[in-house]
Amino acid sequence: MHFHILTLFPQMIMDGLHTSIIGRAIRNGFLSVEAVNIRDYTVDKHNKVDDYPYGGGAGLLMQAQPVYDAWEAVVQKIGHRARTVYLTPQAPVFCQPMAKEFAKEQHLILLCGHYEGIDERVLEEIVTDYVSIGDYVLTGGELPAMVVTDAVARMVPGVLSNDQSGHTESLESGLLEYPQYSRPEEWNGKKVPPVLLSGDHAKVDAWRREQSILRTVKRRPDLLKQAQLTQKEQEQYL
Ligand code: 6GU
Repeated sequence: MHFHILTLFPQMIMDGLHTSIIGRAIRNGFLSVEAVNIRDYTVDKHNKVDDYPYGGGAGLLMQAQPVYDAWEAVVQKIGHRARTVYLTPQAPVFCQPMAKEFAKEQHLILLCGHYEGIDERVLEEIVTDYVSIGDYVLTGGELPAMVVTDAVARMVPGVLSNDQSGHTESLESGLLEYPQYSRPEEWNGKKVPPVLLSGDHAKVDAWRREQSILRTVKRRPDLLKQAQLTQKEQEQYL
């Protein structure tokens, strides 16, 4: 899968996504990440890419022309108008089902805004999906683009090892992950729950299931509406 990220800060994207698991997946050929510098497409003699909003108001807006030309260069190169995601707080909040859906695309274009946003006319021309990463305001779309890229990339076959793939499943069942423990058996006076040392896999599974439910009730009760609980579990925990 190929990610094309349109940004005024390409170095931020390249630094952020060539590390750890995503970096390895890029080196192994499962993914590519290209940061396209919108400023390279300015036609202004001072390389300007922003201007004041008509009607007044605080701050500057990114102008339509350099954004459109940067997008058009990607479309020309790949040969089709790929799905184009604009990262903005004025949008539905990103979630795991969206990550899975975007992972079906061969190419994904991500557009990062800065300043007070982007001239609406170019958004109308090129954007297919508007995505926020949560209800707080950031200084630009680069961190959200990296968040979305990471979440989508890890759904691409080959990016995660078999060991790592399981970590999506608990969230998909609507429950949080259970607590986990590694060596030593006792640390800082705290022992690992004995059931995990028992070797009884059925008991371990039952304990983990219960812990997942209890943790979800305590930390994310909003998730329980969609969680798949048995009749008995509902009576016991809700
Ligand atoms: Cl996608 N962009 C910005 N600038 N701020 C955000 C956001 C996106 N999602 C949450 N806050």
